[in-house]
Amino acid sequence: MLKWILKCVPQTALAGLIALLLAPGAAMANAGLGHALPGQMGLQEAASPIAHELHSFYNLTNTIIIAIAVFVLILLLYVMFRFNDRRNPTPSTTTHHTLLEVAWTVIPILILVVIAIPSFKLLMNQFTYPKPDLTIKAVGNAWFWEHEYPDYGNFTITSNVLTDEEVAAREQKGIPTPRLLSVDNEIVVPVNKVVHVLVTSNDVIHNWTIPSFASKTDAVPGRITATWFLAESEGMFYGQCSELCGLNHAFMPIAVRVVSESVFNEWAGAMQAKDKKKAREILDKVALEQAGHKTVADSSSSQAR
Ligand SMILES: [Cu+2]
Repeated sequence: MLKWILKCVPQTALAGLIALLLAPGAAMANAGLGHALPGQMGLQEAASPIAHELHSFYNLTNTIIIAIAVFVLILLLYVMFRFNDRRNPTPSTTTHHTLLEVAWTVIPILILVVIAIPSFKLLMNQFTYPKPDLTIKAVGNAWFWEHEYPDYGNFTITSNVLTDEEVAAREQKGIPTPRLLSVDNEIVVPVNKVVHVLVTSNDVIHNWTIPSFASKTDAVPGRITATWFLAESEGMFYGQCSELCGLNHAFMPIAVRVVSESVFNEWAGAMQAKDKKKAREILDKVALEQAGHKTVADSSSSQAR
């Protein structure tokens, strides 16, 4: 029987089905906070209330999809097995079955309602902006991002992707630096605070995205779009431009460093005073702490070993 099933069902479809069934578990085992990992399945780990809600919606719809796919597959196999020419030479001539016809109309409607309710709720929560603790203006450029902090004298952070040499140099210092996601100047936000991001563009349409925050909005020239997030834990969170914008689309990542409120104030103070060296030192120190090193000396000794 199993051999027969394997012959009937294309193997790729079966592999896909198994992968889908295993997806939630695999995502739990592999997910890295802040960025995707090689071979990871499922969504990037959630770090904001909206992202958690999005994950449960994803799990709900996936469960329904898999259940329907399995049900239809079993029905098809049953029909092929039970009602083929050999086993059922004289087919029934039944054409209507009222109860069955009502059922296959009403049940799909109910399934769609079950999907629609949390879907609209999520959509509403994504676009109902709580009162902001911090506002950042993100401006897309071909091909880098600029972030302005209007609450702190409008200083600007320009983020350019790091070259492989720069990535290696930072890794040497003990700072985890994922390739093609890391930038020279990350933006910084305080943990557990509502951050509004006003997004626009200087040239073509880009898209400002941080998957772990479930934040994603197009950057449209001449318009301002908005997204919001509340980061639940400290660390570095990465995203990439998600609207095909041209030649270097793949090389304009976004990096958000989430820190404690006191560190944020210290950093914002340094940026406001145009002391970029001090601001960098604060961030490098936090980066090492968040990477699990207690002090800078600790990181250099672990490198020496
Ligand atoms: Cu792009």
